[in-house]
Amino acid sequence: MSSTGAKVAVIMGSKSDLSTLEGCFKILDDFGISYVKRVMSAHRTPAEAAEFSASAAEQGFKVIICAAGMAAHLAGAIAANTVLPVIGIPVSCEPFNGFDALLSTVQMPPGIPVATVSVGKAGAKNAALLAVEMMALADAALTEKLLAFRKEQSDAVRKADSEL
Ligand code: RP5
Repeated sequence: MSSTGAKVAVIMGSKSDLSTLEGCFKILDDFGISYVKRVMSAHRTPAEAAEFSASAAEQGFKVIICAAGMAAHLAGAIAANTVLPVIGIPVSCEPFNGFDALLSTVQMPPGIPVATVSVGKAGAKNAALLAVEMMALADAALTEKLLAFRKEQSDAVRKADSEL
């Protein structure tokens, strides 16, 4: 177990990424997943990032979510030191609006995967859902919650359709 018992670590490259991650935290809360939030930077605090990822499995984490903007190397740097699944969220920043972070996060060299989700807030939600799906592989109750979530989502679309 991690010192907090958390299963997911959500790491952001800067506190300025926090607002992008609100949807990620909400989904993890809704599914009852324990997580920690950390600020660590591949460039500004590289030693802390390496130390954290090297000990993350030992601490009991199952999945690591990383959000970063600009030349976003955080997810890759974290993935370099662990075989836990790492999910990367490219954060949108000026002047390239996340295209820079998308390429930096998704274009990992073969051998060190990062599961890259959409840029920005949509990606933050999908990162949380993907983390839940990974943990649901060994948790039938979590699978049931995911199926209920999908049904609710489909029902909301059908309701919107019927109301037009
Ligand atoms: C990245 O640079 C961070 O993840 C953030 O998205 C971006 C800008 O950082 P700040 O200048 O706002 O700290 O490393």
